[in-house]
Amino acid sequence: MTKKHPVNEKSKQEQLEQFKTDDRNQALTTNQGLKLSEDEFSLKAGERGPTLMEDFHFREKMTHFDHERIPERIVHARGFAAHGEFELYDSLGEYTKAKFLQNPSVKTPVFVRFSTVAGSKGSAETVRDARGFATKFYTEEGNYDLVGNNIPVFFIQDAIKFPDLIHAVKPEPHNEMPQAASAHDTFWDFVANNQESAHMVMWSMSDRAIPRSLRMMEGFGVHTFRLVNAEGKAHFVKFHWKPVLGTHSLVWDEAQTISGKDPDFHRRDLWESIENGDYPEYELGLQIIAEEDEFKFDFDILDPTKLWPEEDIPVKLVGKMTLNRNVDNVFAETEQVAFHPGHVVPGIDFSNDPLLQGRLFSYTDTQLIRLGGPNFHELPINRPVCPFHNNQRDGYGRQTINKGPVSYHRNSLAANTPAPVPESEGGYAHYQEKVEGRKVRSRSESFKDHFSQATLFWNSMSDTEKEHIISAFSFELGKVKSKSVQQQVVDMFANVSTVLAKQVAQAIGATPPSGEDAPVTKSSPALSQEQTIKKPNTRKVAVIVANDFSSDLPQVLNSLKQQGIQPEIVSTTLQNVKGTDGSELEVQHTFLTSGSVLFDAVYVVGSSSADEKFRKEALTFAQEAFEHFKPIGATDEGVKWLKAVGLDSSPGVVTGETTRFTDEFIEAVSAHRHWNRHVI
Ligand code: HDE
Repeated sequence: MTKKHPVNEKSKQEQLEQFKTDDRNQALTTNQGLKLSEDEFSLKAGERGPTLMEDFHFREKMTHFDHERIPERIVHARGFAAHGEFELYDSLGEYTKAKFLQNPSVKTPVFVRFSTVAGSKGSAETVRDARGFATKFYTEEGNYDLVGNNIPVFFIQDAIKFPDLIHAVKPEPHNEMPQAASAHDTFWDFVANNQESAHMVMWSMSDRAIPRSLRMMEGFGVHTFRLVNAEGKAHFVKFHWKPVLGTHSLVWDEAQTISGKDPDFHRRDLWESIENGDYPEYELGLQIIAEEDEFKFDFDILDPTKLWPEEDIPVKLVGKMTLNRNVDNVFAETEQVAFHPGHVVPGIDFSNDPLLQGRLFSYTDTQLIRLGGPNFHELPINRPVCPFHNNQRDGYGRQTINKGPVSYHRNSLAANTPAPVPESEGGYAHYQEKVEGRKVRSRSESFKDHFSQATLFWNSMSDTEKEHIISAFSFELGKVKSKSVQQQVVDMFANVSTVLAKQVAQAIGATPPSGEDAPVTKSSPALSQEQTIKKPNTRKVAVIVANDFSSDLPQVLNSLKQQGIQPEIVSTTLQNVKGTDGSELEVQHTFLTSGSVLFDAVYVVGSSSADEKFRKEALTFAQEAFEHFKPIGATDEGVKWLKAVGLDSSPGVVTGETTRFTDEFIEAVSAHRHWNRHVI
């Protein structure tokens, strides 16, 4: 591309603008620009006669349609994305020469795609799985991709095992079941026979694997990378994204119900938040280790099954990313975006993590089949905002029109251009790490401790989080048919905690381990979601209202809105509901179209004119929300209804009997879940 684009926060948007088309109010044409007079009837020999071969319009339309689908991603097929911008807090010149990390006044455009890993493109979104968190920074030095997950470690230590892992977790090949789930024999057989997976399995059995929202999950670069400054000095680094709204999860029963009620739950939430102007924000965090400290830890910093405990190596928050624009077209942008951990800029380099090294091959390779050739970098969403020139030519779908006869280096006919640029002028030069060794296929001794950090994770969980992990294991292994695999997994996780293994064994009828856990010597509070930021902002409340609601209601709703809470009215039909004072409220959902699982809290208002059916529906909402530990509010008739079924006096249930109803309900919503509630 020869056109030079100004590099500012609008540059990517402006670039994309050139490719957009609005078909409204236009004449219908073929792809050759021929105006069409008819589009509903194929060309026939007589009204009841055969269709003619000559019908180029029919053939063009049908051929295009027949080729509309492209292969879905082999992993991370189900994804959703948004545009945004990244702003730096202070220069990171001390650590890196990357230009987009120097100047806090520069806004770098970004495109972020979130995904599940195992499910196919049409699968439900609230399944138990890791989430992809891939960010493309369109910098003035070229695209930088941070292709991470919402879990800081991975199942395997060497990329050569990735096909095995994915074969094991994907639906079993003989019957293509189950979709988007790890609760089946082959996955757990892989786990038991590849014990390096222990740490990540603990995370994927925890609440982290069922996020409440894509806006409320952390992101991790997982591998150790290098930052290199202008003097050539390098530091090891791990990348983090910290959501400004905190890290929050669903409960498993809720997640399963949502899969049926709204399989698009996460994308809808992201889309609507951006449309409403509640822009998702994440702070970029760095953990940094000096090169000379590489061997100072009780784990190998190159091992991707290990995290760096935040209490030992603090996360320095260096900037903020805001997602502020939805895509115009999911296929053109979200589907065609091509990430690659090897898309780096000067100042960012790799470590020898063998998982990362393998990824550096896989991502280009996969785009060749998925996007049909080597020119995927020319697709609008993938184009850098800076110019790019080289001697690559031709291939499927080539769009650039390279001028002149010269397409080779070295040459004299074009004065030996395009020419490499010295490092001092921005040319990328790999960090000159000294490497020596024998050619071997083996694993370093320092990668062989598979359980210490899995135990650290377990020891860092709250009691509620531990209960959830036990029931996740019990659910998943309860679906496994092989008794041998079940037992192998119980035996394996006895190395993490005998408390965990015993309870799971009990639930699935396996033989429990003997022995007790060693006393806890270390935990990492940062790993528990109990410690996370809790805010009322963007929490959705189902407000269950019938005709003849009391005149106080609009004021309560306003107070909730002032705190950033989103009350949505649920009733029997979509007719407006009327208050005793004649005021009206628009109904957004009916009992038929929604369910308590689609909300963060329930507020039962009711009214004396509501019938028995209404009361029952309202109580179904309240009961289910109660079992999911959600905040519940009740005023007016709603208080009587809750009292009648004994739901009124539990933690997180606030009734209109208190004079501070609104404040107390806001407090309950801000607490998110009330785990100290007694649920049978
Ligand atoms: Fe990926 N991964 N991966 N992965 N990965 C892909 O690339 C691969 C790994 C991650 O929204 C594929 O374009 C190998 C770790 C995300 O488009 C493929 C290994 C992490 C996405 C691929 C890993 C990730 C992918 C499939 C083991 C977290 C979705 C489609 C060495 C740090 C990006 C594609 C998007 C996608 C290969 C392991 C994150 C096949 C070989 C670890 C977020 O190239």
